[in-house]
Amino acid sequence: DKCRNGSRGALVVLEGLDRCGKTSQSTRLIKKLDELGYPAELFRFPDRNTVIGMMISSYLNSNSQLDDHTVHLLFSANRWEKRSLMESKLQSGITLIVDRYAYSGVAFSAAKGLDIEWCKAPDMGLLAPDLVLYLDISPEKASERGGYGGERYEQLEFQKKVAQAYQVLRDASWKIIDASLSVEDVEEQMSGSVLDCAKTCRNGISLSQLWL
Ligand code: FDM
Repeated sequence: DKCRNGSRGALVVLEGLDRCGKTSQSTRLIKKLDELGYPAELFRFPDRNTVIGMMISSYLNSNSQLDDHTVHLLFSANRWEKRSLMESKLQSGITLIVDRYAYSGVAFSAAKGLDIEWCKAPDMGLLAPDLVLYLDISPEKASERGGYGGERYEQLEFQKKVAQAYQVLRDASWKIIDASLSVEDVEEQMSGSVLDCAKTCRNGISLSQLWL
């Protein structure tokens, strides 16, 4: 067993606008970590497989209407319902690559005009990531990539507001990735810090909670 007593996996979060490439990069990171002896699993939010996730999915597909505050709280609840599973995976030595997390929750709701502090409150006490990677791409460039899939938020004007909200949210600890480059070059920018992070967590460092 590669996981010594006290060691744990790393919680790595990928954030960015729609079509920034998070999903393909998540898959590549998992593969790379596995190859190098760091067991890794993918989580993504919203997790559309739960009852709450199905409500969110129906809202995103415009099959249902929900008040902005209501859907914000559903997104947060959808993270809370995965918290204990995430914690036990991390404690058992598995690194988690998470495609969107609480920062998406705040950025997308703040882009609609909701108060940032109000948006942050329901996620207080979720596991804090060990590393946040922000896949930086201009809203214009993202919108040109293979077209948006037609979900509720996939519109250029809205994505511009989301980008502004992410600017307000991000702090010096985030690693900013130039996501306008090729898939290989983007991975190259990310993999070093992800591996360092997995290594540090394996050497024993305790989990903390949002919003620290
Ligand atoms: N989104 C995602 C939110 O508005 N709040 C959240 O808390 C999360 C996790 O849902 F447009 C938005 C971001 C995106 C949409 O995400 C669905 P995916 O990555 O396309 O499944």
